[in-house]
Amino acid sequence: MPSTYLSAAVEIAREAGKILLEEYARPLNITYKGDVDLVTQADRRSEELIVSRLKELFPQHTILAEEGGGQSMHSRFSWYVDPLDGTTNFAHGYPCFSVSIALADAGTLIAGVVFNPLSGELFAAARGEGATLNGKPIRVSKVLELAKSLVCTGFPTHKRQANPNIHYYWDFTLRSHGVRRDGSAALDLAFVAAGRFEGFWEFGLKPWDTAAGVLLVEEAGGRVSSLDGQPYDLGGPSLLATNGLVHEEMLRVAAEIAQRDPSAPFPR
Ligand code: 2AM
Ligand code: CA
Repeated sequence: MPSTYLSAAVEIAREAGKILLEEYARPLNITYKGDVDLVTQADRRSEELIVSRLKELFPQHTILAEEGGGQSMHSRFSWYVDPLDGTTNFAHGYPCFSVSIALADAGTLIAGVVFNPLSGELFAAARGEGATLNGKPIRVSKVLELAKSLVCTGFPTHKRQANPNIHYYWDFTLRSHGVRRDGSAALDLAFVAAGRFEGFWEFGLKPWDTAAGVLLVEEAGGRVSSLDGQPYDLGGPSLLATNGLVHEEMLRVAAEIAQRDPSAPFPR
């Protein structure tokens, strides 16, 4: 039952959120994964908590967690864990970060939760059972055109020069009501599900950044694909998630940008 798994994920996300708030209140102890890809004690403590709870409850399940604390098992079930989505925000004291936990059954997402511990907003979805915000059903927005849309995107913390997104950022800024880049892909997707953004796109995201958010958007009545209109595979090179109504228009704009500007190809 997806809802049984979802209840477990919700409880664990709330516990992890408490750890993040504790850590947010104290001076940082930062180390760097790559050039500017930082990881904090908060990422590690939150991941340890989530992974140990999941192992206790579901010892046979595979767990893919961002900081590498998961386990690989021969199981149809795989958990995707981002213990702190928005680490850069967290490290700068910018109040926009989340915990993201999702479960796939034989490759199909069946449960997902995104929790913002600072606002107390908890977004949850179970396959076939809809999406909720703090227990109340949510739906994507009804806006029909990009010109009237508020959309969102993001940039990776490292190898930004290899990322084509600045070209897309430019065009979508001129053609929409506005583009935000809030720094937590999981929350960005949850905001599409809640009808706050009409669309979200990004390149190079990892499965744990998007798994819960993708299910939220689908269960809230939205549409998810790659930026060239193909089905989105978790961890694929690009993602477009919308209210469904502006999807084709955003795909057309993306295709135009890629065609016009040779330095803005679709990464494959
Ligand atoms: P993080 O905070 O968990 O790293 C920014 O829009 C989004 O990109 C965030 O969800 C952030 O997740 C993610 N992100 C940051 N660096 C990344 C990288 N090197 N590869 C993939 N995703 C990244
Ligand atoms: Ca993270």
